[in-house]
Amino acid sequence: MKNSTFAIAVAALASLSLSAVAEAGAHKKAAHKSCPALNHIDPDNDGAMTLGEAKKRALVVFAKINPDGDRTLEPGEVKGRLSKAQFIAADSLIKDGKIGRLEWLIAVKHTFRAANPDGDRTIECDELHKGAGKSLFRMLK
Ligand SMILES: [Ca+2]
Ligand SMILES: [Ca+2]
Ligand SMILES: [Ca+2]
Repeated sequence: MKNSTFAIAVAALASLSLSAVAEAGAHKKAAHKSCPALNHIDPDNDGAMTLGEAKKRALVVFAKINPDGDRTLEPGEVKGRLSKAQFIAADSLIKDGKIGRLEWLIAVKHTFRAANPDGDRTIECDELHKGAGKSLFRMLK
């Protein structure tokens, strides 16, 4: 009895803090300007892309650029998206000259971090157009 009361209290606390976080995120997002290039790859079109959104988009792109439907991206399939050096770096878990889905997601995550020098939770329009942001855009466009 004592245990279940405790569990309920913990669950209530957890959901409270989760909704507080979501609310803070919503307020923050509203401040960003819309951005055509970003809107194309940002599912909720709010001018700021979270890592979760980038990953979601990465999976869509993975399916789109993998017309042979196998489990991997071969060099020809990522043409114009990854440089040769980026391809080699992205072929990280199983170095087999192909990029698996998880390797693709890891590469997107690393590029996202590199493209987000201000260390907040999102890529904004200006970040998408400079440095690693350009690489991220090529990967997700
Ligand atoms: Ca393939
Ligand atoms: Ca691989
Ligand atoms: Ca940012």
